[in-house]
Amino acid sequence: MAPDTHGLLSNDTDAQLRQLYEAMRPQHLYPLWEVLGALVTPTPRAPTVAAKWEYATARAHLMRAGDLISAEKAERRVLILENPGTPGTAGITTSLYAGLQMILPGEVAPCHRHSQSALRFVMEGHGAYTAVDGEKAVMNPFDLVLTPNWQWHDHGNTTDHAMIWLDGLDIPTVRHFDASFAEHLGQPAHPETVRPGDSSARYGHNMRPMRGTAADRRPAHQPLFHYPYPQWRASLAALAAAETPDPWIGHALEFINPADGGAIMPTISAHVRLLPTGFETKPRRSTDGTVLVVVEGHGHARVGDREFTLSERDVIVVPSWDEVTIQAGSDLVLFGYSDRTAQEKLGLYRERRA
Ligand code: GTQ
Repeated sequence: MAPDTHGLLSNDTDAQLRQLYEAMRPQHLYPLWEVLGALVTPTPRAPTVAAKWEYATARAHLMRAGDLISAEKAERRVLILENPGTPGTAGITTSLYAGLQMILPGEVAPCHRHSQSALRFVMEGHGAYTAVDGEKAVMNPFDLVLTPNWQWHDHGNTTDHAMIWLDGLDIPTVRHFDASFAEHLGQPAHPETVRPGDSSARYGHNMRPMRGTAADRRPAHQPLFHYPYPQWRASLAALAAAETPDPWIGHALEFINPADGGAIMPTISAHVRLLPTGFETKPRRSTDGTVLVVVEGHGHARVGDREFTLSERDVIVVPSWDEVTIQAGSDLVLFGYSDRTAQEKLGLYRERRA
């Protein structure tokens, strides 16, 4: 028996609490006071970790997959870039997914649609297409192509070479809300509805067909789905020529949905940046875990306590609230996507510039 009554009492209370926990467990009842600090944290504690995928390594495995399975059989021939901190989730961040998709000459990745929104960022190859509701976007390196949620899409390759792109989807977000629906069209490709590039002509030049006319044919909330590399690269070059870079970000442009001037899709924001040779960003954190692709140049990134060299087509992931600095060894051009727009809508987004 313990000599100290106070200790005895509290030991006794502890034992009774443990008994209470055991008695409650079959009814699926748990004491908040044991876990409150872990649930409501003072700052984000992402389970994801900073990581890098070298393009050449991933590409070699993707090529091997190309020997072993067709796009038709696979439905989508994709290697998932899964965050090492969250095995089994297929997420690269807590809310987003990334994959490298390949389509070989003559193949079609069959037409389907789903609740998940997707972006494609082209890594290599010229001239294969993604068709959205029967309209082809002919893809070239570093083009951004969207397949907004519930729009039919198939991918095809009528060229003589492999085409590889990065898929960015909101798969974990849709899973979080238990809101996933998907359908197959039942034929490999959607019948062609208009000529390739039609949407860009109608909606991609700060104009739109007059409302109420038949020419206004795309869904009003999501009219544009192709953002070609030559256009965004020229805009970024003009910005870089005109002024000094933002100390925390570099020169940066966000892709927008012309329907509302907001992010490209309801759950995913995307941007490009240019860091001039020798430039180093000041440390910054943000709540939107971000996937970055090196488009051009080389450099170095520090993400939390991890260091990465950056070469063309490498992919890195920055978890929520990890401090980031990026150094440009040459003019360094990056493409990035995150859930920033979703967090802004929910009133959650924060950043800190040190
Ligand atoms: O191309 O539709 O990487 O549905 C994952 C799911 C690509 C696609 C992915 C998909 C797609």
